[in-house]
Amino acid sequence: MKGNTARPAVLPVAPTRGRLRPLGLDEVRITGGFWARRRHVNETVTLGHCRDWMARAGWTGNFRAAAEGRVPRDRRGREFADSELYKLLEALAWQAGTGTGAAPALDAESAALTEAVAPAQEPDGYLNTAFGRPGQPPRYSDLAWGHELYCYGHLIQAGVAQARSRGEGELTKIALRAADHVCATFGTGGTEAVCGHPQIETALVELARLTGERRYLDQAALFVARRGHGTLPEGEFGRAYHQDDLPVREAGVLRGHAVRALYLAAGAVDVAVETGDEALLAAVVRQWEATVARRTYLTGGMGAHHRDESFGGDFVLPPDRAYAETCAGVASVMLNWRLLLATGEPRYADLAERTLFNVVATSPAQDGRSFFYANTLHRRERGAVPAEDTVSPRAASGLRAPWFAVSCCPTNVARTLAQLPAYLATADDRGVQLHQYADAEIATSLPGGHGVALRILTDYPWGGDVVVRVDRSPDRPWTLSLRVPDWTAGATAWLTDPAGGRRTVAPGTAEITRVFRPGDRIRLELPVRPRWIRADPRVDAVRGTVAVQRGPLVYCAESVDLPDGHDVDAVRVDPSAAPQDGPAGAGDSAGPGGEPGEGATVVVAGEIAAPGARDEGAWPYRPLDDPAGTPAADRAGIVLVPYHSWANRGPATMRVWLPTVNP
Ligand code: FUB
Ligand code: ZN
Repeated sequence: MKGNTARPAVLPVAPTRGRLRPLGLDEVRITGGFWARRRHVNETVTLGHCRDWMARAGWTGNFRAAAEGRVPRDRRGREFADSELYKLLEALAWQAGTGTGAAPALDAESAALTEAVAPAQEPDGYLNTAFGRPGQPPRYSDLAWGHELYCYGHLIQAGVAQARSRGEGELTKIALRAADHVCATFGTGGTEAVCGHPQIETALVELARLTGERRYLDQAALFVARRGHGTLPEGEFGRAYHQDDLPVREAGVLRGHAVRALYLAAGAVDVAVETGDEALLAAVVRQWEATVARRTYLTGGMGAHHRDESFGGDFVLPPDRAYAETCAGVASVMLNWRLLLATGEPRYADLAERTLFNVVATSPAQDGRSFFYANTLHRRERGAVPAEDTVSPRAASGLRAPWFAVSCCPTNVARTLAQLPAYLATADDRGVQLHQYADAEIATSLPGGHGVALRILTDYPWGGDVVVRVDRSPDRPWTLSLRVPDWTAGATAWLTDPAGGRRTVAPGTAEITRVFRPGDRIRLELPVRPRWIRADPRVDAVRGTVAVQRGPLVYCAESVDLPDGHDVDAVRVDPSAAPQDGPAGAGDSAGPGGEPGEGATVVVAGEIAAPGARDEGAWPYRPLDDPAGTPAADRAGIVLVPYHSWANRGPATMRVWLPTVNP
């Protein structure tokens, strides 16, 4: 380990250079509100839920079966099932590293799972339960689909998490042996290949950062450079599916399988930052810009095709076929965080915020026991509640499912929520930057070892007031920077300094530089109110519709809020009337431990087609000048709920983009 004396800072991502310095889980604590609730459910329910399902599905037992020579007969699950254990191990480590009282229990869980994994590692470091043993396909015989390097990636990230969070232990040692095996097998002079699923790139860079060993970074750089040269078979989805169609530094937009594309981009940023490769960083920035401008849903969701879980073409963003896989949301947050650290630009924190609130927070049910895999923006049919003891196909269910045959999303949500406090704030030579708003405590040091302690008080995202109280500060000037979110554009945000000076601030970054004193308060007032949103007309699938956003939250109509028997497709809204705040009471407030303001609804003017007003058997197309067939409708106030909260009240239809009256 680097330095090998003190435990490293508890950092999920620890670049050695870049515009901003991340703060560790030991420096930032989320103390209440939206994310505290979700992190509590994650710690107390979801982690155990994932552990139990993996035991029950046989995925935990695969390791012992491999060690005891009982594979392939006794092996269960898909070829990448090993990775789910590793992601859970990573989640346990970060969660334990956040100063929770549950840390000893989480450590015990981690030790038990590590004990399950360890016997399957072979003397040369190879570790995978699906390949290489008698009766199984040989090692690395199916790099396109076998996921062996992908699984190592998650194993290595778990090992890094343990070292940073709990101190180097058995899991870290297993990860190091695996990483050494990867370098020996795929390094210069070895097999010149890449994995069909990027992921190992970020992991190897993080291991290099942890250990100070350059060879892990070199290996990651090799994997990034090798991709795009057609070393993988073309397959039914084409080379773009694996991002093997174009070298990373030549591509103009993210394409192919969304999770693969985003993990690769994140790995490329890591490599670029550590090697000082400005051209590579610029290539990823260019791809990010094109993808955000043309291939991203209002929710931040990415991926428009079910067939191959991939990005669609430009502006192909059908709401009712949105795939927007939860893992793509997680991967987008990872990419945005790395770009933010590298450049300091708030646009990356803007997209991370949108994605966290509207994709990552949407996946788990309020009780933390079921998950969306795909995050559609329009559900036409009320789904059935999957039975508690069944494994669901990945995206088929209309409602959240407890577990999937491909269960990548639950563990990805778990590890993201576990490390979430680290995404709130950073520091640099000038001071501290706040990127995401939550009730929180921050304690860090500025250059020269000057301690700074801040308390953030807010009911964000339900309200827009963010108060920063200075609890400790050096006796010299420094700069507090606050992100003014992109969603405030066209409205007015205010910043009040400790002396009472109040000024408007524009989207981007607002700064106050002064000698702060303990007790000083800085107040950011963000205009959280519901607003109509329209899409670029090139997003053809949502022409003639509007959506509602309130602060960072996207809203939706859900059939459970309509008069009995109506579905959301009966709703048309009137955007000439401004949307209004509605009562709390739907969505989140139904859950345990609701915070004040949780579950704020929005009411919009519109009409609902009367039941039976539509001729269900009629030809659905008519001349525009023929009014016959326009269903009778009743004027109504229509209640909208936060999108992330939908499907928590039983089977329902739902839509985000709502047709307007008189289109
Ligand atoms: O291939 C492993 C994971 O399964 C991917 O990241 C997800 O998209 C799902 O296909
Ligand atoms: Zn997934």
